[in-house]
Amino acid sequence: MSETLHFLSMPNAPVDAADVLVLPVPLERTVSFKPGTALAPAAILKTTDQLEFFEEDAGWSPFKHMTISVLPEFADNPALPADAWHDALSRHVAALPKQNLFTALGGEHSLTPSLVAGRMTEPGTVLFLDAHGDLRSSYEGSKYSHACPVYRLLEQGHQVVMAGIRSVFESEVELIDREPRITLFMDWDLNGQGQWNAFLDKVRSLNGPLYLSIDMDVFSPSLVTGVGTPQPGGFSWYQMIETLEALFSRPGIDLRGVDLVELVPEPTRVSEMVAAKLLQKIISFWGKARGFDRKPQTGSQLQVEYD
Ligand SMILES: [Mn+2]
Repeated sequence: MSETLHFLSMPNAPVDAADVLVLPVPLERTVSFKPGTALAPAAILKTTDQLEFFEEDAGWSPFKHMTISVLPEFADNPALPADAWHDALSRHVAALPKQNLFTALGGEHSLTPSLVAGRMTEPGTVLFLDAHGDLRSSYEGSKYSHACPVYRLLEQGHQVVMAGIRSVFESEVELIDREPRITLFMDWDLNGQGQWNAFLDKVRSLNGPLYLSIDMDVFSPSLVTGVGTPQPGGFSWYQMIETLEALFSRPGIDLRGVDLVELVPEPTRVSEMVAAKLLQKIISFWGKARGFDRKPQTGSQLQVEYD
């Protein structure tokens, strides 16, 4: 039995009453370079103890107005073949209440299509922030590899807006060129070629059902060293904040889910802190976009005794 995890030391609200759900998914089956992502969900949540309740960018304390529940982890089951395990994950998240912000902490990136399948059954858009193309149809014999999630998302009928990409395979480039459902912002185009504002305009324009997938390797490895497959280049912290502000600039945003994946805890704990704070920002910005700041103060923070 795994330990009970919490966000910022707050008690876990009943699942049906929670405004925010956090699902730990410590999946690690197909990692090809640096191992350790199975340890990430617990490491990130323990690091949330170091956050303040006040969120300085949106200027409020989200959990005065919102409740949160960290769900029991959805553990890997090595006895199950990959397709059966991923189907079980999809059914698990599909059965969760829908009127909330659903977030998941990985674990490797192969879990994203299974989460999307459970939360976004109609065609929608996935904003996919990653250093890598992740577009292989299969990798090392598995279509459930961390190298394949975008291919799976296209199979499910979604559009994919990719950004931060700085490592692709030749056949991935060919697929991107001929696939109209992919919008691609290469990292160099964003950071060196003046496409940053065009990217933010694209993010602001996203409408309808949305899903946000953040591979922690989208960040510069000078900020986040703890990832399975690091790449030079990448997002700064403030570029990520700008991206989130653009995404949540639409009031009432129909965001079906968010995942933070591929983190590998490391001794400095900086990478975990970046992930913990990123999760807090996403929760805060979503809450403001959905008008929770105008709701009564009956949130999870009020159940914490602190001085
Ligand atoms: Mn990835």
